[in-house]
Amino acid sequence: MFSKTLIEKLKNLQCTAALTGAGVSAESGVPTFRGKDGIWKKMKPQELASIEGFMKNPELVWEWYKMRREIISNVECNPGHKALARMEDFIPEFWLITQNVDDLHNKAGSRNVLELHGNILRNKCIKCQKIYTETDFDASSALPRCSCGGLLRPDVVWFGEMLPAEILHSAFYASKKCDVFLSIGTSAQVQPAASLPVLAKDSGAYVVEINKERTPISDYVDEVITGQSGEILPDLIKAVWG
Ligand code: BV8
Ligand code: ZN
Repeated sequence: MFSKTLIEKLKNLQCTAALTGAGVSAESGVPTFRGKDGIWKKMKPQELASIEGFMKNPELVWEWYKMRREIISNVECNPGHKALARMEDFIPEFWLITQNVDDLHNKAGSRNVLELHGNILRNKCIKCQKIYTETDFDASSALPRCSCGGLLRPDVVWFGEMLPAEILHSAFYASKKCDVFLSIGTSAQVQPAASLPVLAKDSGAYVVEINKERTPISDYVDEVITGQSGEILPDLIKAVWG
């Protein structure tokens, strides 16, 4: 299933970067965005995952995020998340760049995680930017507010919003520097995340896509491994490190 090149490079080279998307959490029971059962099917991202959508109907957006938090609070990380956490033990420099906001890589024990799109368990005041975690936040009210009176919102990056500059800078740095880049469980449609595997390839990395289906970058990468990331990733650990 894995090329000799990939096995040799992972075993002997210094730096690997992995970009993960909703597909990595699908086997935990977290719905993806664009697949047949994708959550964007029923509603438009622009309506819910955008500042305009939030300002127009904050109750609806809060209802959506509370529903997603409910799902996430009842799921476990899967063997794919755990394999990525293990990979960090074997590889001298390992970067986990995730588009996912579900906190499952942190739960699986990954240490060097770049959350490009924020984290759904954190909240932020739209007025004073104060951060609230799950515990110091009154989930019962339909419109949670900050001590300053400002509206709270989930601390995730919405469409049309800049990604956290520091985190994005590190993601570009890792993509340029790495010897191997793994694009896992992402439809490679959302920018600027989708430009990272391209940047890695243009910078000389060996780029591998792990996905159930083909994506816009499948013809561009060095190796496509088709299947479930929750099965492929543990097999990859065995194939490389026994
Ligand atoms: C920005 C957080 C600019 C919130 C998300 C027109 C108008 C406005 C903007 C744009 C535009 N055109 C382009 C843009 C830019 C826009 C964009 O890329 N739009 C796309 C959709 C056309 N990007 C932005 O707006 C970004 N910001 O550009 O700012 C700017 C510049 C200057 C100044 C100011 C601003 C912000 C993007 C971040 C949006 N936030 N989420 C939330 O989650 O609620 S996006 C959302 O999509 C999630 O983060 C998700 O992670 C991300 C990507 O989706 P995927 O993870 O890939 O998931 P998907 O369901 O698509 O695919 C799953 C894949 O897994 C599939 O391929 C499937 O086959 C596979 N799979 C399934 N199961 C498995 C599997 N694979 C393996 N194993 C399995 N078991
Ligand atoms: Zn505030």
